Amino acid sequence: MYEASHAGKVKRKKGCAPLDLASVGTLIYREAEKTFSAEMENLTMKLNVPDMSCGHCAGVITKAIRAVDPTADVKVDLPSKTVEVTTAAQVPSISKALLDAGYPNTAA
Ligand SMILES: [Cu+2]
Repeated sequence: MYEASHAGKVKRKKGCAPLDLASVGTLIYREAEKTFSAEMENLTMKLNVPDMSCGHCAGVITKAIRAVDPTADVKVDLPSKTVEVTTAAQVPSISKALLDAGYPNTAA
């Protein structure tokens, strides 16, 4: 009698386990997918580049950023000496690329 009820308990547990695992697995997968797409998402950063003064500077800066991320969207605004970059690259990588190209910069 004890054995029978015990077996029944085990059987019920067994019947539940795959269902739970499946839904938990799907949740984990969805969270992972969310994290993944967040990491891949392009972020827009704005940098102050005080030494930028003409179209040539804008060209050099755009080229330096595209060397880090060829798909980066670069918007140079000469009057305000700011550069808006939409990229999957990290801010420090873009900032360093500009510094290496001769343009010290700070976050705007
Ligand atoms: Cu210039």
